[in-house]
Amino acid sequence: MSFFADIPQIAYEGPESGNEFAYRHYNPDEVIAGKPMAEHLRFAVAYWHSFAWEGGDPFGGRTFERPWFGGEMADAKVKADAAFDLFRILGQPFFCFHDADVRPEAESYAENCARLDEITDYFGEKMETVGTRLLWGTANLFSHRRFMSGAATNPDPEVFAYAAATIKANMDATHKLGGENYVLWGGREGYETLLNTDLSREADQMARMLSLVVEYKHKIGFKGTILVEPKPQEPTKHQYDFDVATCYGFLKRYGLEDEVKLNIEQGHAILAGHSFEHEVALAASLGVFGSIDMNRNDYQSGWDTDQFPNSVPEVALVYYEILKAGGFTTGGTNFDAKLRRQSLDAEDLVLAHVGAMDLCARGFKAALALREDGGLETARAARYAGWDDDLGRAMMASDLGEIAERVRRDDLRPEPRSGRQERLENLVNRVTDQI
Ligand code: XUL
Ligand code: CO
Repeated sequence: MSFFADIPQIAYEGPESGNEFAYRHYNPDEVIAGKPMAEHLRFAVAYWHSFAWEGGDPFGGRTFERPWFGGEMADAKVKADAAFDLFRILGQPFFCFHDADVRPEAESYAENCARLDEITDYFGEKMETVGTRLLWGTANLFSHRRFMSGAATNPDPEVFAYAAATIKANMDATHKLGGENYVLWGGREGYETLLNTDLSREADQMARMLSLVVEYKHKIGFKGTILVEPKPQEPTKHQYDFDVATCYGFLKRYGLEDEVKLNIEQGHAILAGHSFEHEVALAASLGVFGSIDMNRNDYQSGWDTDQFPNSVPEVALVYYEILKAGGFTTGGTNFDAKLRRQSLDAEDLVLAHVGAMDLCARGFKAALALREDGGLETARAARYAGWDDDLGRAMMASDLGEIAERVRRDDLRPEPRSGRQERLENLVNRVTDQI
């Protein structure tokens, strides 16, 4: 009997529907702005939170009871059966996984590879039957104690070697399954104390690892995108991939900015003191926007609580920036989100995703409406219009002396003009309220 027993496949029933087990806004096949909604949003389920996480917190262990919580390969297959059942129920979103989520940890590297091969072959068959695709694969280089002082940035080259070999195995698995991206989140790439840390060596090591990944991608003909996921803290006190700006500086320093893009997570943006839309807009302006992890933090706790999104205005502004950047290419909307530890039931897991997908669809439609309205862009263009005129062009081409001469000659006396923030906020609310 399936873990999800009699939970029906979720269908679109429209905004009037009062059925919990239905989409009210997400209509995957509906064509809007030139393509089906499913292809705009490219939702993905995160294997680690939805199937591997046991409901623990710093004060207590497992709260969930799942039939696959054993340490054998047979359990991994029961877990896969449940996972693909969820994908079917939700209408075949993409999925994402780390090696450690999908197979039990073995004693040796060779055995870990054999297990990863076996389970990903099993995935391959199921992906065909269910019609689910892989958004990205990744290696867990942060949970095992061998990685406590970092993976690429470890002071011990043996750990670097083990991490590199593990990445290779995961890139092979991702490639085999037709994955559309490969992600590197620098879980332990950072430090606890500067007293024992050599910053410049660690930066070189991290860049070396990333270069190896890029080189290998081309060698095996992986057509997907290599993505780095910024995060400022947790688990280490200071994470090297702090935020978009920091990651871009790193990529640029090592000449990797044309090869690597970013997977931006809402909760991580907030931890770094930014808004999600800021991080997305900045990445887009630097040419490194790749994909998103759509999971919010709790605004009081100040930690990475990985909650399912539940605010339409928040997601609308993010999709607005994504649409402005041309939409997703290989990227998508991954729910790197977990249930609260009291949400024990199979229904909770299904409905968390249903709610999040619906909410994102609504936010996406709001973003489209804002694009169609065009008011924000008109206002922005008007605000900078002077830069397209003679004076603006001259500022880009003159030296300081010439500029000073011009100011004197024309007796320039600049008058401040309103930034119109409240009017723009009203515009956003007016347009998005109608969705
Ligand atoms: C951790 C996090 C990771 C990455 C993949 O905060 O977001 O789950 O998304 O390793
Ligand atoms: Co993430």
